[in-house]
Amino acid sequence: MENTQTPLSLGRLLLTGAAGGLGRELRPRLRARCTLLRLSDVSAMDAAQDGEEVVQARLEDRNAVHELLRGIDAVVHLGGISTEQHFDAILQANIVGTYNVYEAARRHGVKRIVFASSNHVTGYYRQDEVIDPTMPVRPDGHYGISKAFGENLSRFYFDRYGVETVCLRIGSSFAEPANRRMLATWLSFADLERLVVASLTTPVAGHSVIYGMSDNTVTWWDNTPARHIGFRPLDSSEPFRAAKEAAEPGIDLRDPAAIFQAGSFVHAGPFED
Ligand code: NAI
Ligand code: 15L
Repeated sequence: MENTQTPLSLGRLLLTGAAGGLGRELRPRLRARCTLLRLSDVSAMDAAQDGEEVVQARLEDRNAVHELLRGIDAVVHLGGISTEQHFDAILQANIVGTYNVYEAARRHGVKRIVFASSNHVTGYYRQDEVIDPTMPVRPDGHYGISKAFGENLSRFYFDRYGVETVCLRIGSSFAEPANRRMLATWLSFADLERLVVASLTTPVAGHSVIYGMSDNTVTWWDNTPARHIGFRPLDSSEPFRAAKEAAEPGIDLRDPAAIFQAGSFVHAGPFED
């Protein structure tokens, strides 16, 4: 669907996780709106174009992250492990790494961060209930716990230091829904862009939490408490429904992956030493 947002200057923006799936989608979309787009990841990225800087760094390297935030107005923090993994890996990338980003933001006076949280913060709610961002978290694994840590960390940095954050509990952001569950959780790339831009530009963000989903007909999430962000999704998973339902004709309602919003994440692990 066509992007109807007006061009805006987002100033000097840092995008972490720039080599990842969503980072690569957002890079050209954000570059067009920035004075400077600084891109960072532990993995290699495409060479810098006009208006870009590319810096390879590990999020758990505190000094490197401190330098990453120098001269930056706002951060879109996508970097980290994006699936369920051994706790030690998640501890470094998602917990220590996100702490480093916030501490560097405080020291450099960065005003706003858009934090890629995840629906897995509330994965143990059921698929037959609709929840909103004010309800207690129910993480479905190490990964969801690390994102809940990021949400709490960002609340502390707002309450104590005034660093604003919009936590995006992203559902499933892919080119199209991969399965039946994603008919409820899908966030198109164009709606992801709308969500990130709204989060960066809403005049008063404070500390906010919002689910990242398109205007799907079936939904488990009610974003009413986050209406102040001004996010209006324009896409929907509905055109994919017939194909996804045909591919998965039966649902085993004894399978926890069909009962809980987490889907197959409930089957990941345990990860033992
Ligand atoms: P991705 O796994 O494709 O990208 C994450 C990037 O972070 C990778 O390029 C990776 O190299 C980088 N990274 C990992 N550990 C790092 C470290 N220690 N230091 C520096 N960089 C590191 O994930 P994707 O799909 O692009 O997601 C982006 C963010 O959005 C992630 O934080 C993910 O948890 C979150 N998210 C994504 C969803 C989706 O549907 N794609 C759903 C919910 C949340
Ligand atoms: C996530 O948090 C993951 O990063 C992504 O890869 C998807 O699995 C998504 O959740 C989902 O729940 O579909």
